[in-house]
Amino acid sequence: MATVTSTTVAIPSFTGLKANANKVSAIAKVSNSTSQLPRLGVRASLKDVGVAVIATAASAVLASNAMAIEVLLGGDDGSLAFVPNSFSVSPGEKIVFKNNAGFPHNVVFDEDEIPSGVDATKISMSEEDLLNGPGETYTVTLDAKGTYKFYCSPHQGAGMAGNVTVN
Ligand SMILES: [Cu+2]
Repeated sequence: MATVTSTTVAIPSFTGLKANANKVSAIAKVSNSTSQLPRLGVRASLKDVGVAVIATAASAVLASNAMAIEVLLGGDDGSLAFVPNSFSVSPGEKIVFKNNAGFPHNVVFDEDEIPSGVDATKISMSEEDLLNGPGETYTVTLDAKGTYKFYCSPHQGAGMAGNVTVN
C-alpha cells in the first residue's frame, strides 16, 4: 500500500503551485516536504486547504497499520468452530487466529478454494502443526482479492471451517 511518506515529491513552480492550491492532489504531493514550504511561500494556502487534507491522509495510514481482525479458534460454548467463520478483510490486513477452546486447532487454507495464483502452503499452517496452548495465535495476511476457504485439520470432520473474503 502506498503511503503519504513514500510519495514522490514533485514541486511545481511557485506560480503553478499557487494556481493548484485548491487541488487535493497537488497538496498531497508536497505533504512530506514541509521544510521547503515556507521558502516557496505557500504556507498560507496550506493552512487554508492542505492541513486538513494532510491530517486525513495521516490518520488513514495509521488506521490501516492498526487494522487487524481476531478470529477465535473454538467457541466459548466449546463448539468446534471459527468465530466468526465468515468475514471480510482488506488486502494486507492482519488476520489473527487465536486459540480459545477445544484445542488443539490449526488453520489450513484449501488449495482448491483460494484465488488462482495464491500458494496455499504459504498462507497455511501445515496439517500436522497445531496450536496446543490457550491464547496461542497464528497470524496471516492475504493480498490477492477473492474468497478463501480454510479449515482446522483435526476438526475438519466436525465441520470446523470458514471463509474470508479479501476486498
Ligand atoms: Cu479445530
